[in-house]
Amino acid sequence: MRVSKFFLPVMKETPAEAQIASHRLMLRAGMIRQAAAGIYSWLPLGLRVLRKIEQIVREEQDRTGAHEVLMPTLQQAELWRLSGRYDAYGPEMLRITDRHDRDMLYGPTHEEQITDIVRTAVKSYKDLPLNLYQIQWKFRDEVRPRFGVMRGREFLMKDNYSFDLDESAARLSYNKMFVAYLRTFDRLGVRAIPMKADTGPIGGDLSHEFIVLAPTGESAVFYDRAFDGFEIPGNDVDYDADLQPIVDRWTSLYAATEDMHDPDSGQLPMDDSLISGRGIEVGHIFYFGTKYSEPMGAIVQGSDGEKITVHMGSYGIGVSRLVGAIIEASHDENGIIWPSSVAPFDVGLINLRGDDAGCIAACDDLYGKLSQAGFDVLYDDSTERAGAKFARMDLIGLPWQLMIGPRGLASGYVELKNRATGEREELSMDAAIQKLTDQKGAIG
Ligand code: 5CA
Repeated sequence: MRVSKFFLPVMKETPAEAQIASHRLMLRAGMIRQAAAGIYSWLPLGLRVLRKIEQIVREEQDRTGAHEVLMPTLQQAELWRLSGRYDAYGPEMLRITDRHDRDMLYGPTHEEQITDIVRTAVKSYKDLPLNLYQIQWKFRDEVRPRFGVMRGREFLMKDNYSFDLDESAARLSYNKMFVAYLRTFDRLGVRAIPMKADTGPIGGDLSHEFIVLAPTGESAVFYDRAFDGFEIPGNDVDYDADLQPIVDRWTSLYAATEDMHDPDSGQLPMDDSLISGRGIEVGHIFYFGTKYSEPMGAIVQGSDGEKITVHMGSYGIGVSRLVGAIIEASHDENGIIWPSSVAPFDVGLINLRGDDAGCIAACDDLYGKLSQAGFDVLYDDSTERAGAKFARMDLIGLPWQLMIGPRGLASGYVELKNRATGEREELSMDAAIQKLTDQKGAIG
């Protein structure tokens, strides 16, 4: 993509309304625009990141054997009256009346909607276990939407729902999601620690939050330093195998959010192995048994013809929140530093002299070769001064920058800069392409 043809409305000034780095940087980098309080439009640069995150989340869900569906954003109040949540949910639920005076709502979550599908489509124990997920917009009329996409009113969530015959089978489904979450956040380039959690309006008694550490996080967290040494389950993880040992290991150490943290519990390590910090909740998983299946009548026939009320869990990942959370965890004073897996482009190619025929020819050539080699390149072909180009590239945070100017060209080299470390190298064009290819291979 050429900068001259891209829609990249970056801002020089720091927007006054933004209190934290990710919100400021997303506005300045032209990733989002506020449409109303807590409601955002996604511009091309931001949308690319959102889609990349979505795709990694999707791949890791598919790997577990979950099936993707897409439910509507608008739901009938009727279903929520069955579960008792229409009244219980309170003012966070956006309620709408259609032209026939029917009560509708913009879904803050989808337990009722999915249970309605399963209670009508699934009749036999043979159809279970079943795990369905979607990536869909939600609406919660938060009292204080803030921090940009981190606490929005409209936000994108991956939510899935597991259906099992009994509690022990449901526990296996829970464990699959637990492991899938460890892998998902790792692939997204963030360290998320599972912590015991409150279940809130979702209900149930088994629940973990996945928390990314960042000084601007909304909740205080406490966890054992030894988490740092824990390995993430690899590509060869077998979701049909017993995952309890992995879950046991990750839940063996102390890790709790503010709500659950009890200094008098006696569980606290006695030495200084406890870290206290702040964190951002990027995922939340729940097991809640028959809380929805019972009142809504999600019942299957067992092997002896008996009626079994299904056991459910639900599992959320804040997809749009993650864009902000990743930035909170990875930026510097010049801008964003994207982990390569979610970067909007792999490489930024900068022509230092956009009006010089030799530089234009060399950049065009390199742009063609990199694209051919499978790189997503943002090519700054503009005639702005070099300083402005450097600042913009640093702001938008692509992992690599390749710079071509008349001086280097005369001696046959280009400059390659690593955005995260700031390291610069002078290389021949071919060597630069080779280095980028090796890096790409290394992260798979
Ligand atoms: N039904 C369950 C799981 S599917 C549920 O709704 N869980 S939740 O309330 O914990 O939300 C799941 C995730 O969505 C959270 O972990 C968080 O990352 C994200 N999220 C929740 N509220 C917001 C919000 N206002 N803005 C952005 N992301 C949010």
